[in-house]
Amino acid sequence: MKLISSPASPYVRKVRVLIHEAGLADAVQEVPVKTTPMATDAGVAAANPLGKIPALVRETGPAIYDSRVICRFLDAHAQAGLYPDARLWEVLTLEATADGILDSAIGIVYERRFRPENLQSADWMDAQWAKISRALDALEKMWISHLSGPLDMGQIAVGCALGYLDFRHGDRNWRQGHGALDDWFAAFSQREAMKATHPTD
Ligand SMILES: N[C@@H](CCC(=O)N[C@@H](CS)C(=O)NCC(=O)O)C(=O)O
Repeated sequence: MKLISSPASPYVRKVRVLIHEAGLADAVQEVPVKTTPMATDAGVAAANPLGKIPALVRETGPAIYDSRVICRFLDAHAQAGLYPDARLWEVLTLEATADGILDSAIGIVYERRFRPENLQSADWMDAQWAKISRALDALEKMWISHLSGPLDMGQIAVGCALGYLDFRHGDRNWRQGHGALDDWFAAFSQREAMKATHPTD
């Protein structure tokens, strides 16, 4: 299988961490690309009409896309148990929360990078950050016990989201008021899979 990827993408990182954790490195070859909303790579568009990465080109069947779909597929393929039945809805909600943090965090990056400066909206960016803040508050108040349990895809997604906040939004200081989450992330970042997938430009 081929994973259309980029070392900076946090959605791709979710898949790369899963690949490490599930022992799938020999089964999936990474194909790095450069793609943006304003200049979509042709190979990406061929695999995913939305022009987004990650996309997974399989040996049989159509390419599949969206990190949540790919992670679920590879987890089933490897029987890795990262979506355990007993807490499936919690894992999916946690993954959705992490992906929502990413959607807002990337929205801010795109606003700054692709909109002419005089059209950029500071209010809109602050509103995106407010979503992230609320999600961080929820993780801090409601999810530390789950995050500290056996490894699952919700934890991987949250780890990748917090890693992206450090990578692109270090100036916003997400750790303030989120001490338990900070401690959890420091420990989670020591996993080999997280160290091997640190984001780079
Ligand atoms: N919901 C998608 C989001 C993927 C996404 O937005 N990827 C970014 C890279 S980090 C991308 O491909 N952006 C290019 C674009 O939006 O055209 C997922 O989970 O895979």
